[in-house]
Amino acid sequence: MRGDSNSPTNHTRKRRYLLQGKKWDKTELTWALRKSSRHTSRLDSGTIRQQFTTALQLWEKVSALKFTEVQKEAKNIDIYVDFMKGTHGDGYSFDGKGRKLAHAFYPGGGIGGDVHFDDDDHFVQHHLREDGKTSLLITAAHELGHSLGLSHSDAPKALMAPFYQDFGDEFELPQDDRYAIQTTPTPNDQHTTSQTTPTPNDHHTTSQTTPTPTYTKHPPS
Ligand SMILES: [Ca+2]
Ligand SMILES: [Zn+2]
Ligand SMILES: [Zn+2]
Repeated sequence: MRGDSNSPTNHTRKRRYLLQGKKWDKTELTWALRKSSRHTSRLDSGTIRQQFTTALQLWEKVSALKFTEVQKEAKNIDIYVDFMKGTHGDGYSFDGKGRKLAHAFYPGGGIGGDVHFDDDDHFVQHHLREDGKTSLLITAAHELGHSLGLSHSDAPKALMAPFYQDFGDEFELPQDDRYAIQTTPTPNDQHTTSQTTPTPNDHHTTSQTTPTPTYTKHPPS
């Protein structure tokens, strides 16, 4: 489908984001901060949760999705957020300070939807970002895009562009990302049957263990 040699320079193409294809089979999702940052001099749990709440609201505003924070001990949490270093059990290692910042998993059961941050990187509240420091809000909002089923966009100014970039103080979702989430198919509103239908992804499946491409701080040179 892509790579159509008859139209090598399609400058009129407007949809530049990519839909990954997986989606949640519901619109109400739960999340919890499970492993907070261990860096004593860095962000505390309350700040991390606040930045995540703000990031989730950006997506809520432009979609039918609703997010509820729950205790990390709750059952069947859709989106776990973890800060981890180096090799951390999913086969996709982090790399110490710099470069790799975070990755997330596309919608699904088990690890699906989860967001991992490299705890060797220096995340700060959005309004405190400056040279060498990374906005947790921007990184969280980007990773949550993956958790909701979006792939990277080739629009350079999109939040879902593959490389971290700075955005202004009053961050709102760029248009490309709004189109992306609004084009993501939402579940049919079959509320009468959904209560009796077992969730299909209660059990782990290997197809859901591949994370999204890692969000990185600088393009490869
Ligand atoms: Ca890193
Ligand atoms: Zn991971
Ligand atoms: Zn990404």
